[in-house]
Amino acid sequence: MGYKPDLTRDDVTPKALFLNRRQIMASAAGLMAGGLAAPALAQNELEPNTLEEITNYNNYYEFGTGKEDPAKNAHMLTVDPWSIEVGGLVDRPGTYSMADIMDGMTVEERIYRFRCVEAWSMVIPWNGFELNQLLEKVGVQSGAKYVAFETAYRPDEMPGVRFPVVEWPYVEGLRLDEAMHPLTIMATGIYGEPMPKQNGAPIRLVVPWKYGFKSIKSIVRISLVEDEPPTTWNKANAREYGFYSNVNPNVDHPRWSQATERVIGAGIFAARKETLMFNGYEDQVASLYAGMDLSENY
Ligand SMILES: Nc1nc2c(c(=O)[nH]1)N[C@H]1C(S)=C(S)[C@@H](COP(=O)(O)O)O[C@H]1N2
Ligand SMILES: [Mo]
Repeated sequence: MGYKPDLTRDDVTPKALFLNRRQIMASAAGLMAGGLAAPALAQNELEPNTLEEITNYNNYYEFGTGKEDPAKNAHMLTVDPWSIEVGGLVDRPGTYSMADIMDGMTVEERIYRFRCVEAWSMVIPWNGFELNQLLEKVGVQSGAKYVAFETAYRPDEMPGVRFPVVEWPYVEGLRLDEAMHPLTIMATGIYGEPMPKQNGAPIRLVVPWKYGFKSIKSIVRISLVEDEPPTTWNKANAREYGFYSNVNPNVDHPRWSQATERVIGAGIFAARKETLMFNGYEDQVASLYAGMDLSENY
């Protein structure tokens, strides 16, 4: 399947069908109360935020530090053409166009909880493919232990990079087993529409069991490396932001509690939601951290 820039109709669930399926899931959930377990359906029981909410409350500091700045400014970003430079310990390094990247990829809808380290959350219906598919395409060599990612740095298109709020370009990283995990996706759309620019067009990482800042936007470089790569928020403040940054209600941020979260769109009088271990993905990811002290490796 070739990449279509207007990735809307054929490759992903149309919105009407999606909404219809949500109703089906709601009735399936009713049946499940009778004792039938259906863990495969669990993610579909989540009630996604509206596209309006998802695209108007953002963190994308290259376009300003206010939550509404990305929606105002990200239109300046040129996303077509786009390519990713893949290098380091790979068999097939090089410049991959979006068409090269999308060639052969299985694009799916993934409805994930999304938890920012600032203690707010949403539920987002992403469209994307598992990062392990891309890693397989480029051929990971045996010495590789981590994956490093880099966001575009375009002073002409990104008004926020004039300010040294963090070091530019924005960089992130994952351990190789985290990157290979089937929950880790490269997202190219939301609600069946191409990725909105404020959400990291045309392609961004989504790691649903980690704090939102690990999910780096508008990626232009991916490198397979031997050593733990530097990451933007860890460089800015290592005491407050670790490399792992797994969602953990039991390990507070030095300046606030991580036990609960404010649900975006729930209204100002709504109760805060209890934050779940690994953001609700504990069954699927806890084994990655077996034997590790999670308060030390925060
Ligand atoms: N390049 C880049 N990626 C980024 C950020 C950023 O400022 N720049 N912010 C991060 C943070 S803190 C969060 S919470 C999420 C927000 O993603 P969203 O706006 O799509 O909800 O993007 C992450 N990825
Ligand atoms: Mo965040």
